[in-house]
Amino acid sequence: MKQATLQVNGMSCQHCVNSIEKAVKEIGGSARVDLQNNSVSVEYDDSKLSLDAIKEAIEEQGYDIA
Ligand SMILES: [Cu+2]
Repeated sequence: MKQATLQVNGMSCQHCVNSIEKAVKEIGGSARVDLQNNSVSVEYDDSKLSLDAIKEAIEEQGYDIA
C-alpha cells in the first residue's frame, strides 16, 4: 500500500468530505479528509491505482489540488 497526502482547495463542509471520500473509494482507494488542514490522506495499492487517478477523481468532484 502506498500513502500520500494531498493539499486540496475548496473543501468546506461534511458534504465535501463525503464526496471526496466516496470518489476515491469508488476507484478502489481510501481517503481521509482533514478539513482543518485542507488535506486529504490517501492510501492505495499502486499495482492497481495511481496517484494521478486519485487526483483526477478528486478534481472531478470540483476541487483543486494544490
Ligand atoms: Cu462542502
